[in-house]
Amino acid sequence: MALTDFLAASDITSAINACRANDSFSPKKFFAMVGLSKKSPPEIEKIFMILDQDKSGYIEQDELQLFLQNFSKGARPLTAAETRAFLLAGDKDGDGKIGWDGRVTRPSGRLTFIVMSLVLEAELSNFALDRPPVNSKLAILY
Ligand SMILES: [Ca+2]
Repeated sequence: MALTDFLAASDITSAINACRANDSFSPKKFFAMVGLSKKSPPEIEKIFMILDQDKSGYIEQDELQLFLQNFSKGARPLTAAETRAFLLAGDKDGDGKIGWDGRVTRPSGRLTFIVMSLVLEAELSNFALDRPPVNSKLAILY
């Protein structure tokens, strides 16, 4: 399985091109451009699993650094500053890596899926097994 199974090639190309310059990468912008912001939590979980290349259950710094290459093999690695900012944005519990923990948060009493600038530290609200993704409203809170 590859990210290109989930995303349009043209969106990937645009998103990669938009952050070609060093230090121009913004996770939120990238996720929006590439179409990840619109994905359902189950799809995002699959994407997370692709990004977690060593299947550790977390996206670590080295995996983040090569983040763009998951989308396009020829893409540049993220700079140290970008990698750090990305990690800080996604690492809500401060453990130095980004996890998919499925924690439940219900900020407004309504089912809201909060996925860090996207894939990251998914605080999935009510990603309950007994509920169909009717509630798959995805809020990107960054
Ligand atoms: Ca990993």
